[in-house]
Amino acid sequence: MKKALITGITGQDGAYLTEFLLKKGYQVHGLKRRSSLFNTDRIDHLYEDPHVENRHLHLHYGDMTDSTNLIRLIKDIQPDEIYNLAAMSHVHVSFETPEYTANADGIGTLRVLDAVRLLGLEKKTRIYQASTSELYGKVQEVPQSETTPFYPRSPYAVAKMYAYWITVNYREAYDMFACNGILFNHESPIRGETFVTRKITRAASRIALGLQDKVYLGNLDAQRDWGHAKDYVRMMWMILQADEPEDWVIATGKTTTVRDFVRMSFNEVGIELEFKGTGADEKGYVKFCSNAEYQVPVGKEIVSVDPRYFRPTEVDLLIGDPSKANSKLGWRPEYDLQSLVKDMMLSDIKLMQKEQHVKDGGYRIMNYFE
Ligand code: NDP
Ligand code: GDR
Repeated sequence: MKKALITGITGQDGAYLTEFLLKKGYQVHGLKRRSSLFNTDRIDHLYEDPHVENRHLHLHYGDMTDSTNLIRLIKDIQPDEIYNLAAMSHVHVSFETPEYTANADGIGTLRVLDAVRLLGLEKKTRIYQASTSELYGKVQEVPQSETTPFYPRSPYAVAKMYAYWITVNYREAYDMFACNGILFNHESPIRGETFVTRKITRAASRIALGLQDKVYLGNLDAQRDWGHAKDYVRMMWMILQADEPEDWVIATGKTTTVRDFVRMSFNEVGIELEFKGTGADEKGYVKFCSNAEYQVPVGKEIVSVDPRYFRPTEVDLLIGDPSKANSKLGWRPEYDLQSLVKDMMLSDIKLMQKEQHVKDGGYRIMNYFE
C-alpha cells in the first residue's frame, strides 16, 4: 500500500485529494494545525476512528513553520509521495501578513524538501509542490505556459516564487523527484468563503432567499482562468506518476471576468443583472427575476463595489495554456465554468436553505464572510 503525506489536508484541495487517494487505495497521512475549534469539516466524512486498526486515514498535528515536527513526521511515515498543499493561501491577506506568509509558504516548502534530503529519502519520496498562476502576476504574455516569465505581484506570490525555485533547485541538486504544479484558480462547493467565487455563490444564494440584501466586491474587471478543484487534484497525482519530474501548467485555457462570474451565479437563481457605473462606483441591479420562488424586486441594487477589497497590486489577467498536461499526461478537465458555477450554486442554495430554517426558528444568523 502506497503512503502519501498531505500538508494542508484540511483545505479545499487537501480534502478532494484525500478522497481521491483513498479511492486509489493509498494510506493517507495528513498534517493538521491545532486550532481552538474543530477545523476538519471538509474531511469529516472521511474520518476513521483512531481506535480502528488498519485505518487508511491518519491525522497528525503539525505546522509548516516547525521543522522538527516535519522531520519527525516524515521520518515516522516514510511517505512514497508528499503533496505540499499547506499555505497561507489568500492573496489579499498576504499583504497584511507578509512575513508569516513567507515563512509558511516559502521556507515551509524548503523545510519539507530538506527533511526528505536529511532523512535520506531522496530516492523514495516524490514531492508535489502547490505552485500557482499568481507567479505570472503582471502580464508578460498570454496564454501563460511553463515558459512564461514570472512577475509576482503580492507577498503570497513572492513566497510561492521562492517555493517554486527551491523545488526546482532540490530536483537538480539532489536528483529528487520534486515537481511544481502551476495551478490556475480552481474552485468548488468547499472553496474557502472569502475567495471571490465562493463569496459570490454564497451571496447569490442568500440574496435569493432573502437572507442578505447585497454583496460588496472589489475589482470586477479582474480576469481568471477558473476550473474545478476535483479535476485539478487528479492532475496532482498524475504529475507524481509521470516518468520524469517536471513542472506543469494546469488550467482550462479560458478566462472570465469577476463581473461575468457574478452574472452567471445570479442567473442560476433566475436573476438577471444589469451593471451601471465604473470602477469604485459600479453597481449591479436586478433587471429581471424569472424564478417566482425568489422575491427579489426588479431595480434593486444587489452588488456594490467596495474599494476595501482592491489590492495594493493586482493581477489583471490570467489565462493558462495546459497543452503540455493535455498532450504528455492526457489530462482533460471534466468540468467547464458553467458546470462549476452550477455545482457551487446548488450546494450553496442547499446550505442557505438550512440557514433560512434556523432564521425562521427565531435564531439570529451572522454572515461572517463579507
Ligand atoms: P486552502 O486555503 O483551502 O487550504 C490551505 C491549507 O493549508 C489548510 O489546510 C490550512 O490549514 C493549511 N495551512 C495554512 N497555513 C499552515 C501552516 N502554517 N502549517 C500547516 N498548515 C497550514 O487552500 P487550497 O486548498 O485552495 O490550496 C491548496 C494549495 O494550493 C495552497 O498552497 C495554495 O496556495 C495553492 N494553490 C491554490 C489554488 C486555488 O485556486 N485553490 C491555485 C494555485 C495554488 P487550516 O485549515 O488550519 O487553515
Ligand atoms: P486569487 O483569488 O487572488 O486569484 O487567488 P480570489 O478569489 O481571492 O481573487 C480573484 C480575483 O477576484 C478579485 N476580487 C475579489 N477577491 C476577493 N477575495 N474578494 C472580493 O470581494 C473580490 N472582488 C474582486 C480579486 O481582486 C482577484 O483579482 C487564488 C488563491 O486560491 C491563491 O491561493 C491561488 O494561488 C490563486 O487563486 C491561483
